[in-house]
Amino acid sequence: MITLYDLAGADDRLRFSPFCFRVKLALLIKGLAYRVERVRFVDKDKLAFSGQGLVPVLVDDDLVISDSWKILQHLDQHYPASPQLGADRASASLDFLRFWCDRALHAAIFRIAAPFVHAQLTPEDQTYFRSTREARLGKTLEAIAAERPQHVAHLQLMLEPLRGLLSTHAFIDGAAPGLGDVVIYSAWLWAEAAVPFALREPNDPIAAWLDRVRQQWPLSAINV
Ligand SMILES: N[C@@H](CCC(=O)N[C@@H](CS)C(=O)NCC(=O)O)C(=O)O
Repeated sequence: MITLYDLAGADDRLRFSPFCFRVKLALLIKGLAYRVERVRFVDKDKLAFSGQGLVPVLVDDDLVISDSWKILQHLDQHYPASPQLGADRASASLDFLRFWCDRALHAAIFRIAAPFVHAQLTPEDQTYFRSTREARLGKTLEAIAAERPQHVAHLQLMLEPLRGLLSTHAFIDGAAPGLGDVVIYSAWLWAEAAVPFALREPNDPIAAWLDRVRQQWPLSAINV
């Protein structure tokens, strides 16, 4: 039995963690059944058994694994008969993509999404989110919201290499979707869940790629 601890908004159905999306996509690709345990930001006691306070946490029988990449590696090692994700393969370009996503793309999306995420949390989570995120940003959520046009412009510039890639390849991994697509699609699902306007541009190769990945991995199959 696999259990995934996933972050939820005030509405239980609202899921917005990019790292949890990454794991849910991996479970979908591998065809593994699982149940979800919803947690909110302040539910640290629910995660205490994992020895840390972040989601995703995956419980696979008696094994407890946190950190999305370690979870993906575990799934490949533990379920070798199902499609391999390749999180274990030594690929410098995949590592670059993952670190670019986690350290740059997420930060750019966060500056746009944070005020919208805040608005969709329980009152207890709002207090926690405001204090931790304002400390991280060095400014208030209202100040970051007022700067939105410049953060959207910054994100659009950051996405240019992705547009170049997707003008010449159907998927981030090339002819077929792979782990690179999982990494970026997870970030995009977070943005779409939180931000009430489209981040893609007119005639954007990213939009055509999104159509293709959505056919492969529909949201209805990801948010169980
Ligand atoms: N490196 C970790 C990052 C996990 C992470 O940052 N999770 C966020 C949600 S997207 C979290 O649990 N935040 C809780 C908090 O800030 O208290 C991974 O890849 O799983």
